[in-house]
Amino acid sequence: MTHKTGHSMLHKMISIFVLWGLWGSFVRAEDGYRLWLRYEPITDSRCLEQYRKSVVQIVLPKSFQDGNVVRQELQSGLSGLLGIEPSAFTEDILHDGALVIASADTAGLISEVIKSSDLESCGPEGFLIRSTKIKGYSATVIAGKTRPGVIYGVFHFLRLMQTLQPIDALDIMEQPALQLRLMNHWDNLNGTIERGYAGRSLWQWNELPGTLSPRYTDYARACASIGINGSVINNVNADLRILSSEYLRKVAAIADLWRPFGVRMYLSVNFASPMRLGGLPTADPLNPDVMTWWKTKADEIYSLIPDFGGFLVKADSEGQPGPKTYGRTHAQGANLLADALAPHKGIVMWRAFVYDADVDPDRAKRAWLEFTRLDGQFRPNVVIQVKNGPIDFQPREPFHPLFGAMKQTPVIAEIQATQEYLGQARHLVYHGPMWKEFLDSDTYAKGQGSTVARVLAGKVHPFRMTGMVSVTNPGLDTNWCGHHFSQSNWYAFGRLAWNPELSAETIAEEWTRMTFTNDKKSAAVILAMMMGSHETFVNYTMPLGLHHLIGGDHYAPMPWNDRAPRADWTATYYHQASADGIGFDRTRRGTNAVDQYFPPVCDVFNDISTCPEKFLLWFHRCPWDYRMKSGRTLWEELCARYRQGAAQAAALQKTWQSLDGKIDSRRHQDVADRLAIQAADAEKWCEQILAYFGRYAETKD
Ligand code: GCW
Repeated sequence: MTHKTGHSMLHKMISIFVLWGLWGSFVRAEDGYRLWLRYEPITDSRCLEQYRKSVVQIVLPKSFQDGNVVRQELQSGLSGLLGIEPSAFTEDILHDGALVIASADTAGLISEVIKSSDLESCGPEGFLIRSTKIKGYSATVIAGKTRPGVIYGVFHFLRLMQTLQPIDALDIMEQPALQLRLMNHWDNLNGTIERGYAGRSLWQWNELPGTLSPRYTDYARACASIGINGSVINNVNADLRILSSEYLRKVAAIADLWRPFGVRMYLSVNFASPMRLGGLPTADPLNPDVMTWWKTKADEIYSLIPDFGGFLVKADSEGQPGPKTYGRTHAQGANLLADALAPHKGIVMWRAFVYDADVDPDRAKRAWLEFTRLDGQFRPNVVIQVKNGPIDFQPREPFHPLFGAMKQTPVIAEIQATQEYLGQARHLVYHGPMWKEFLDSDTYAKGQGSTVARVLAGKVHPFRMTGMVSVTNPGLDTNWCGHHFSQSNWYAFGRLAWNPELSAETIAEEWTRMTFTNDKKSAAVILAMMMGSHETFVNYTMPLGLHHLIGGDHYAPMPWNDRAPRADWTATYYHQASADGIGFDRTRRGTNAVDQYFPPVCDVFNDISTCPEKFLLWFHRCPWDYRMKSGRTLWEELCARYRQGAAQAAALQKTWQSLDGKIDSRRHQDVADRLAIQAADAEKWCEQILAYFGRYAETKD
C-alpha cells in the first residue's frame, strides 16, 4: 500500500516535471538572449540519471558563497539542467555525489586527493576536473589555482552536461593556449557601431556610471563561459573623449562589473590625444611633454581601474593620427604608450593594419614591409596585432605574411566575428572552418609545423605575450548578434582562443547542442549547414582567390567599382579583369608579394601549378581559358562555382525548413527569414558577377 502510494506519487511528480519541461520549451518564446547558456532541463533520461548521481550536493568554500559568480552560475546551471535546489549547497562533504569547488586558497578539503603541485600547474587561468573519492564519498572536484580558473572549470563542467557528455569518470586538466583572448568592439561613443549589424552599442554612455544595464554583467558572463578574458570596448577609430576623466569614470563602472568574471577592460586610444584632449601643441612621441601627458593619463586610469589591461592603437592608418606625422616610426609611437603603461603592467596592442600607398603599389605587401624592419625595436610590453590576412577580412585570404616573420616582437592575431564582408549577420556563415584554415596554415618560419596557431602560442618564436582577438559582433539586439547563427562566431572565437587545436566541428556541435537542440538528428542537420556555410559563401561571392568585389557597403556585389577615394578601395584594382584574363599577379613576375612568405610557401604560391586553386586569382593573373584541375577553363570554373554557391544557399533554406517543429518556432522563423534574404542575395551575386565578368570572358569566343 505504502509502496503503491509512493510509486504513484513518484509517477505524478515525474509527469509534472516532464510537462513542466515541455511547457517550458514550447511556450517560452526563445528570443536568443540566453545565447548558449540556456540551461534547459535535460530530458535524456540516461544522462539525467548519471548527472543526478554525480551531483547530489555542491560543496563550496565560504568565500565562494554569497553573490559569487561561481555560486550563481552553479545555481542557475544545476537548477536549470538537473532541477537541483539551493539547499544542495554545503560547506562540507556529507554523502556520495559531491561536487567540490576549490581554488589554491581554499584547498583544504581536496588536499588528500589533489596535490598542490597539480593546482600550481594549472597556471594562472587553468583548471582541473577530477572524479575521485574524498572521505570515502564519491566526488567530483573542480579546482583551479585562481578564481578565473575555477570559473572556467565550472563553465566547462556545465558544458559537459549541456552537451550530454559523461561526467562520472573525469580527469581533465586544461589551460588556455593563448594569454590575451579579447573582444574588440568597434563601438562609437554616440551609440553606433562601425561594421555592427546587431543594433546599437551595448554601452549606454548617457546613463553611465549611475545606471548599470544588466547586459554588462550578462555580457561578461557569456565571455567568461568561453574563456574570453578581456574586452576593448571602443572603436579603433578612437574618439578622443574616451580618455577624458568623465568617460573614464563610466568605463571604470563597467570594469567593476566585469572583474568577478575575469574580464579585463582595455581601451582604443587616439594617438593625437595629448593635443586634442590635452591641449599640447604636438603628439610627437619623443617630446617630453607628450611623454608626461601619457604617463599622467595612465596613472589616472589605474587609479580608477587597478587591473586595466592596456591600449589598442590604430595609428597612421585610414586617416588616423600616428607617429609618422612627426617622422617617427611605429616602434617609437608604440613605445611612448608602452612606457606610460609599464609601471602598471599594462600593454600596448599596436595594429599592423597599415597600407600607406607610398610603401608599395601592392596593398598586400605594405604592412610586412613596414613592420619587419622594426622587429626588435619594440618595448617588452608591446604586441603587434595583425589581421588574419594581408588585405582586410575578405571571405578568404591566405594568412598574413607577418605571422612568423616577427621574431622578437610578439604578434597576436585579429580575426573578425562581425561579418563585415561575410554577409553582415544577414547570411548564415559559421567562421569556424575559415579560422581553422588560418590557424592551421603552415608559415614554415622555422621549418615544417610552424603553423599560425603555434606562432601565436609562442612555440615558434618564444613570445613574451600571446593572444588572439576578435572584432566582435554583439549589439543591443535581443539575440545579441543579429542572426541567431552569428552567435556561433562569438562562441567559436572564444573556444579557439582558448584552444586553437579544437576542430571547427567540435565547436559547432557544442554550440548547436547548447543553443538549439540536443536532438541528435536535428543537431546533425544544423552541424552540416554550419560546416558548409563558409565555402558556400565563398562560392557565391569571391571564389578562386577573388577578393574585394564590393563597394563601400562591403555587402553587395560591385565588381565594376572603379572609383573611390583611393585605388585600393575599388574592386577593379584587385580583380583586374580584361579581355586577356583576370587576377592580381603577386608572383615574382608581378608584385612579388609571394616572397614575403618563407620557403617553400613562397614557391608554392608563386608556381601556378602548385598554388592552391582557392588562392589562384589572389596570386596569379590567368587567361580566361586557363585549364583548371577539374578540366574546365577558368571561366567555366568560375561560372560553376558561382552557380554552385547560389544553389547551396537555396539549399540551406530548404534544409532549415526540414527542422520546422524541431526548433522553437520564433527562432526558426527568424532564421528562415534571413535565409530567404541570403538565397536571394546569393542569386544576385551569381547573376551580377557572371554578367560583369562575362563581358570580358566571352569577348574572345
Ligand atoms: O575593415 C576595415 C573597415 C573599417 C575599419 C578598418 C580597420 C575600424 O572597413 O571600417 O575601421 O578596417 O580595421 O581599422
